[in-house]
Amino acid sequence: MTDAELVRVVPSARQLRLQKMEFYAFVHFTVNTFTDREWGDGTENPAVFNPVSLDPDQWVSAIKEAGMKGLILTCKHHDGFCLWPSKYTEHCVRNSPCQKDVVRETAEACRRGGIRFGVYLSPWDRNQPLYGTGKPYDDYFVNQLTELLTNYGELFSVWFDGACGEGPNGRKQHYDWERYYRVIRKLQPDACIHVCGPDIRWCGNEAGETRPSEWSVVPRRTADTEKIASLSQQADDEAFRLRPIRAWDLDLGSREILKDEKELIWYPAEVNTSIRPGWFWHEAENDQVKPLEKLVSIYLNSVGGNATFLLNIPPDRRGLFHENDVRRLMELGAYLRNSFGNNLVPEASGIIAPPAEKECEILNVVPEDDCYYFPQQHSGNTEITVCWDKPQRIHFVVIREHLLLSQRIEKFEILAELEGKTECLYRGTTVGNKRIVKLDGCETKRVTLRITDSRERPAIEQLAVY
Ligand code: FUL
Repeated sequence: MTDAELVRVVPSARQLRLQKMEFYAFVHFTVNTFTDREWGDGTENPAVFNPVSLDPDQWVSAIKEAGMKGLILTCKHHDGFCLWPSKYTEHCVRNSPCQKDVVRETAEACRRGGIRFGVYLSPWDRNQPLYGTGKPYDDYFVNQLTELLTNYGELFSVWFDGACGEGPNGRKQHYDWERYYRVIRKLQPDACIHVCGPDIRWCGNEAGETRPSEWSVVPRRTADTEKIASLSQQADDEAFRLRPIRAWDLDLGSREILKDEKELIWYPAEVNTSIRPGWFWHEAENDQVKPLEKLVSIYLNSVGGNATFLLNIPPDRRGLFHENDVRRLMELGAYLRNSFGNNLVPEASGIIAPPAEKECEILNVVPEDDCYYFPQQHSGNTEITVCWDKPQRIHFVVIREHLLLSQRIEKFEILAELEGKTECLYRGTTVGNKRIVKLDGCETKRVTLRITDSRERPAIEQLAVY
């Protein structure tokens, strides 16, 4: 693959919209919250689900305080219990003391709060007797999916987990993924399908770890890794005769890795982790909410490392986020507002950069003031320099690429003038949707972004300094 071919791969409108959300919440809630388990076995009595003070508005307000733009609810986890009154099973809220449609209450709270709503629906179902029977279970699953896709307004996400264990009859199901995708595309064309799906890629771990170089342009077969794992297909699969790809491989998209691939896709990474050790609420973990420094570091490396960040906060038995989790979300929001509230670039006395080019228009991209697309004939360094009359104390440099022109930057440097001398403060690799470079608060009148390697000419959507 040549560089020209690599930069031809660009996001769909739904992927672009999701990537721009950057940070959104996961909410794990089901019978497990009341039985103190992480995976229910499907034999739970719906009577245990009794959140007496259920208040999704409280969730939404804490989520917004932290700066998150959406919420994905576990409408059905592996235990099969449905948080909505499904027509297709008795194993649901209708037979619990709760008597509320938790999916509806959550969707409405999101709408009131102005954030987007999405659903997690586990294909693995440890309660449903049809599980493992092939088409009859797929029909059941599609019926439930259809209820969620049609009754709760616009969804931004359908999150499919790869877990595939035994059902109540000891059988495993071969999921008909392509059929599920067709239903989603038809009923919610703007929703991204995550993990076991074609739109958003699992980063490969649940601990919040990130790659130093995250690429959104990867081999097409990367999109099958989670599905193949869930179907436990054997080595005769065509994908396996080639170099195997695993979600946790360190390098998914360098030129070297892509050079012999036949087909590429835009498949951006999502980092998912929980604010606590478990995905569900456990009394014993009330004191184990991740420290602010840990959450900040995951945020800077994920959102600031070309991935989206999906942070789980589990409601407790009252149906509320616990005080400790809420406090941490507030602290995180305050940190982010303090850090990124005041961009110093608009106050600069000068910006030395090549002008945004006509080509942006050809690609239907309106060049904005801070969009820099380096012209073809441009000679010399690919640099943008920002100058101020007075020294500024700088803590972060934020770079964004114009994703409609793909992901191009391979290597860059941040330079600053310190006591009359230009020094390199940072050397980085990929940028993509966003790269956040953390600096140590040095004082300078001049900051330069220098791009030292890129696939074709770089296209910068924004350069910000905080
Ligand atoms: C995993 C599940 O098994 C966990 O319970 C959790 O839902 C996590 C997000 O995905 O595969």
